[in-house]
Amino acid sequence: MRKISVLLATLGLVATGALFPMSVQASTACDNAWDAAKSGYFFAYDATNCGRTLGADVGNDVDWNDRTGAFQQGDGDKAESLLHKGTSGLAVQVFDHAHFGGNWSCIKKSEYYVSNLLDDRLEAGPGGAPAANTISSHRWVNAKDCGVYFLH
Ligand SMILES: [Ca+2]
Ligand SMILES: [Ca+2]
Repeated sequence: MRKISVLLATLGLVATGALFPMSVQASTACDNAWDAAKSGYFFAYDATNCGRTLGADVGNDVDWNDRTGAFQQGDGDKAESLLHKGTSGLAVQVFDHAHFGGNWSCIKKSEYYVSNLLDDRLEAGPGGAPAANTISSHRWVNAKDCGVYFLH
């Protein structure tokens, strides 16, 4: 009996997360980031799982590599996770070029965050592009302006 219960306990541990530590940590880290985030802001992070904040913005930023706004020199082409704590109901449209150019996709308010952009694409625009380490501008838009293009 004892051996059986130890075995069952081990199986229980595996089933509750030991096999999937990354996915469990991913949602936990971004859940915590969302709880701690200032209301009204859009966040982008250098790493996956809401790690290492690049910037946080209530407005738009036309160029993540210039010297103004919430995102500045060196923030472009780096984001690997995003967080949306907007309160207006608007979505955030992200582009792979500055000045809202190139390929794009959106994160809607109800998504809360995208913990790993490495498995997403900026599917709208000229040819599409990987979503990770490409974003260089963003703006708030009506979700219907995003059509079917949303990050998950
Ligand atoms: Ca900027
Ligand atoms: Ca990065």
